[in-house]
Order: sequence, then structure tokens, then C-alpha cells
Amino acid sequence: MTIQETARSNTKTSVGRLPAIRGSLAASPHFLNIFRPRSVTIEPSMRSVTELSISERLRQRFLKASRILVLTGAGVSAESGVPTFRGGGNSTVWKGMPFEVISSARMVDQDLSAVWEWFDFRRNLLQPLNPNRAHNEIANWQDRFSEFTLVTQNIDGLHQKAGSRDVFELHGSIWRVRCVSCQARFEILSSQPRAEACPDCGAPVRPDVVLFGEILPACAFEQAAAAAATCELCFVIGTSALVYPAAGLPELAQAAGAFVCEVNPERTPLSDRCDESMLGRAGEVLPLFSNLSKESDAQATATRVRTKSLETRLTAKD
Ligand code: BJW
Repeated sequence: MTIQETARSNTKTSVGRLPAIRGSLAASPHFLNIFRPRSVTIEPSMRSVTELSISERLRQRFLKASRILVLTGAGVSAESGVPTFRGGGNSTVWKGMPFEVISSARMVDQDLSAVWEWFDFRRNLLQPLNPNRAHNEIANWQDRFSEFTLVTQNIDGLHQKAGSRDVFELHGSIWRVRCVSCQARFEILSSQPRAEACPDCGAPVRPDVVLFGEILPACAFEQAAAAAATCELCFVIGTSALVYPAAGLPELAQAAGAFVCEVNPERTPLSDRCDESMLGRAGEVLPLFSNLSKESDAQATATRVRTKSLETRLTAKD
């Protein structure tokens, strides 16, 4: 099957993947991103929201919460043109290797140049891409809630590009290299070629990302886990919820009493366990909350106006 044929067959089931495949990916003679069919069972659930609407109980939680945790995955960037790893019954393959193989600690030891080829390709693909409506809406939330924590498994930097601050990047960043010897980290500037060797000690550098079999940055994960354990509302957006320990964060939040809402066009292992599953694309679902924000801002303004006029009357009486 050619890449174009694969793209066509994906249109029915996959969201956000097509523009990337038709564009930069298809143009590369080296790219062999063949999406292998996997056995995925999609069953309807009584608790799923099939229409794009916000339930009353979620609306109430959203309006009242002050501590919010958002966990995002590849799906949040899909509408920007970033291919996901899984989803639509498919899984990414690079040059005949499942991504679990090429994105693994073992491959860094065995063939670092092959790992670099895979990451250099993806960095070039990401370079011109921009945040979408989902990233923008999430960025708006940080100033709305008194305690807002954004935890992402994504390495693409699109949350930061949308204006999100203090993002916990659990799986690192494609925009940094790390020295395999002294562990020094360096930014990759889009205007310059990336470093081939460590500017400090001369040892080889590798992508500063967390591959399979590697430990997550302890500080980022601990802080994310602490936020999960104390949040009131937890959104899980665009992740297959398969990769641990990130996938454990919603479980932690729910066990501590938070309301957990998933946003994903497909069902995941979390769908039956969370409090609400909004079946839809992040870029379509999340903007619904922007109206809610305006609505609640209007409510807050109305309350302030009422309070003020009451104060005025009380003052006048005195
Ligand atoms: C949309 C959408 C739209 C589409 N809108 N949504 C416990 C149990 C079992 C195994 C383990 C365990 N603990 C640890 C493990 C091992 C392993 C693991 O979890 N394996 C499982 C797969 C079974 N974990 C690890 O190895 C982690 N390390 C670790 O735990 O260290 C301790 C340890 C060491 C050794 C042994 C044991 C423990 C490290 C994990 C690092 C993952 N790294 C990757 C690659 C990063 C580099 C790269 O980019 O190449 O990170 S893997 C890949 O998966 C990537 C992602 O961040 C991660 C999660 O994927 P994500 O984001 O969920 O994307 P997809 O593609 O899976 O899903 C996209 C979703 O979007 C789909 O659901 C779509 O429907 C949806 N979607 N369009 C909204 N428009």
C-alpha cells in the first residue's frame, strides 16, 4: 500500500493524520510510515457523550473548580498535522521498525544514528506546524483557574507555542539534545543545525526525550503526580492512555476524588473508568468551554454588579 493509499484508508477512522501524510510525510522518499492494522474493539458506552455538548454536571464542575489538571497526548496535536503514534486501529512504523523499537533505550545503545534520523525527520516535519484550537483553549485556561497544571506527553513544543507556561513535559522535548556522557542539555535552534557532539565534553548527544525503558524526569513526574492527587477536575485529552506512568495520573486523580473527563474521538482503556468521556476531536470539543468561560465571566460580572448596587444601597441607608 502506498502512503497515499494508506492516507485515503485512514480518512474514515483517523482524525488529524491526513494533512501531515499528504504534505511533508508523503514528500519524503525515506519515510515509510506504514500504519499497521491492530485489533481494536470500539463499543458504545452509556456514559459516553456522542454529541459535542457539555453535560450539566461537567459544566458545574468546570465553573466551580479552582484546581485543574490537564494531561495531553499526541491527539491534541493531530489537528495541527502531527501524526499520532496509535489510533484509528493503526500504529506508526519507521523504516520497517515499530515505533516502540526505534523510540527505545535499546536503539540508542545499538544505533544512535538511526535514532537521530527518525528524530531529525520529525523535527523537520514539526518546524512549520502551529498550535490548533485545542492548544489555544488550554492556554486560555491557565489564567482562569487559580491552580492550573498542564502535563503533556508530547515532545513537540506546541503547547508552549500556544502560550502555555510551566508545562510539565513528561517525555522530554524534541527541541533539545542531551549529552550521553555528562547529561548536559542544549536547545536546538530552528535557525541552526543541531549539535552533533556535546559542546562541553565532546561526547555524542542524543534527543532529550524519554524513550521506552527509560525513567521519566523525576521532578516533572513527582510534581505532576502531586497535582493529580490534589486536583478537583482532571481533563485527559488526546491520549491512548496506554503508556505508563503517565497513564496512571488520571487514576491517581480519580482515586483522590477528582472528576475525570476524557476528550478523544476514540474510546481508550480510560473511557469506561472516567467520569465523562467526550467523544470528539480536541479542536472541536475544547472550544465549547470557551463559551462556558464567557458565560461564567458574564455571571461573575452580573454578581459583582449586584453586589455593588447592594453595597451602594447599604451605604445610602447608613
Ligand atoms: C485525538 C485526536 C484529536 C487522535 N483530538 N484526540 C506499567 C504497566 C505496563 C508497562 C509499563 C508500566 N510502567 C512502565 C511500563 C513500560 C512502558 C509502558 O508504558 N509500556 C506500555 C506501552 C505497555 N513505559 C516506559 O517504558 C516508560 N518508562 C518507565 O516507566 O520507566 C520505568 C521502567 C523502566 C524500565 C522498565 C519498566 C519501567 C517510558 C515511556 C516513554 C514513552 N515514550 C514515547 C516516545 C517518546 C519519544 C518519541 O516521540 O519517539 O512517548 S512512546 C509514545 O507514547 C510517546 C507518547 O508520548 C506516548 C503516549 O502516546 P499518546 O500521546 O497517548 O499518543 P497515541 O498515539 O498513543 O494516542 C493518540 C490518541 O489521540 C488516540 O487515542 C487517538 O484516538 C487520539 N486522537 N486525533 C483528540 N483530533
